[in-house]
Formats: sequence, C-alpha cells, structure tokens
Amino acid sequence: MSDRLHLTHLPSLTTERDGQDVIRGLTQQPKSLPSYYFYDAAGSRLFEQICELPEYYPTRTELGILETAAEAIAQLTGACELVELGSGSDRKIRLLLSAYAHVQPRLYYRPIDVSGSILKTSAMALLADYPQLSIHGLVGTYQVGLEHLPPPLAPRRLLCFLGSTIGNLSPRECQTLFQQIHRVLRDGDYFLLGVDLIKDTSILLPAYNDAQGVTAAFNRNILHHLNWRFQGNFQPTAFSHRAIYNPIAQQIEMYLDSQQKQTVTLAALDFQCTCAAAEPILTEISRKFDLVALKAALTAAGFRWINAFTDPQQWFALCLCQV
Ligand code: AVJ
Repeated sequence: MSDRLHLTHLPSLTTERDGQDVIRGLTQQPKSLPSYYFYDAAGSRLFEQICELPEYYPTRTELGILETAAEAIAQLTGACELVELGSGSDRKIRLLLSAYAHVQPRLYYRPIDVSGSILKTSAMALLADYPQLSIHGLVGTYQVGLEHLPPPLAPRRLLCFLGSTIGNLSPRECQTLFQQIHRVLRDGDYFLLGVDLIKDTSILLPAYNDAQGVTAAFNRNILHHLNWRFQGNFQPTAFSHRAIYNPIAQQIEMYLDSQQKQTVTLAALDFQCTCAAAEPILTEISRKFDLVALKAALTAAGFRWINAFTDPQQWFALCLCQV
C-alpha cells in the first residue's frame, strides 16, 4: 500500500509566520489573531465536533450537495487528478473519488495540508478503501503547495477548495488566491469551490453560537494553543466567546472579549500586551457569499464559470469553473 502513498515536505514558512503574525495582530487596534492558530490537535477535534452540531449546517449541506452532484461533476470534467487544499475529514473527497471511479480506471489524489500527520492518517484510510487510488500529498501551506504542483498525473486537474474555508479570507486575500490558483493550473483544468451563502441571521447566528458551547470552546482554544506554542499566560476562561453577523461586510465575526483588564505575556516571542476590560480580540471572519458577486470575482481572476450546484434551500454552493 505504501507504494501508493507519496508525501513531499515543502520548504516551510514557519520561521516567517511563527509568531510575527500574532504580534502584529495583538499590536493592532482592534486586536486580532490569525484564524490559522485555531487548528492545533485539540482545535481540529473541536472543529470536527462543530461539524456534527445540529446548528452547524454547512458541513452536512455541502455533503448533501456532493451526494447529488458528484457524478455530474465527474461526467462534466472527465478524468482528473483531484487536488485538495486542506484535508480534514475525508467524507467529501470520498464522494468525489467514488464518482471519478466511474470515468477513469486509476484515481489520483493530491492533498495539500500543513499537517503531515493528518494527511497520512486520512491517506491510509482512503488507500484501504480505493485499491485503484494513489495519493501524492504535499505538506505545506496552500500558497507554497500551489507553487510546487508537479505535472498532473491525469489529463486534467480538479482543484477542490471545500468547506467554505475561503470565507476566512478578506476579499483582497480571496482575489489573490483565485489569481494564484488560475496561474498554477493549466488550460482546461477545473476549480471546485465550496462557499457558504448569505442567509437569514436566524440560521447564521446559531451556527456560530451553539447551545452546547462547542464553538465557544473552539474559539477559546486559540488561546490555549498560543500559550503552549509561545509560552503564553492567556487565561482562556477570562475571555468570553461572541459571534455576530456584520451585514455590511457580509460576514460572521468571532471575538474573544476580555472580561477584565489583564496583561498577557508570550515569553517565547518576548511580547507583552494589555487587554482592557471588555476589549475584543477578533479571531475569525467567516464570509457569506452571493453567487452573482462570486461569479464576477472568479471571472475577474480569469476563470470560465460552468455551474453552481446548490441545496434546495440555497444555503451552500459548490461552484465549478474552468481555466
Ligand atoms: C472552517 C472556516 C469554514 O467559518 O464556518 C466554524 C470555521 N468557525 N465555527 C466556518 C468555524 C466557527 C469554519 N470554516
């Protein structure tokens, strides 16, 4: 089985991103933290738990769309190497792999993820279930992974960016990523993008304020992660979780509000700052999309729009476009 699994470790950006982005965020007004730091081992587990919550509709809605649309997508594109940015739970890629098994004898999957251990664990499970599958993973950030894509192993590539992870990026960062993806793909390659759509706040807000408090724990975990990673002394319990919908920016904003005036030290970064009582730290934006504007953004980056697959309630969309 191991001859069907290849992992390439890419030059990391860790020296560049380790900590400097934290200092920058905590020195700014208003304070913010890069959402990337949510995902240590505990944070990844909490996110998996979020995906199972009754209030958190995106994961199951996207899975439902894939269940009905995967075959059509595979028929539309023909044989492809499947490239995926991120590789959390493998349930979504399984639906695509099963559909592509009907249009090509051999399957090629190239996940790009910063966590080599997560990549390996999910790869072993996939290889056990798909005997015709080879996996060539890239361990690194999305940006570095995209720049190091070797020649495709199938006639075309389908680059998948699922789960509305794109929603964490500002409109500018999003446009830059679209342009990079367009540049590194070849003529005729495909891009499949999962996005959460704008909807009533009665649906949006509970998804980020669940009754069991899992999202609150996920939010506070970013502080545990920073404490561990940078010898910090954040008191996670002295911050409260708050998620609001900003209708102007069309995004959920998640904050940790300092419940009292407190001084925080990150010894490994030689950094100290003070949080005033009630001062917020922005930990995440989760943008909600409008298909007309999204189509314009993808077209501006050079893509040819093919189709948006949605659920009956139009809560989530999988957008397929071509280079
Ligand atoms: C993984 C970025 C898509 O924005 O919904 C879930 C992360 N944050 N609950 C999202 C998240 C709070 C999630 N994304």
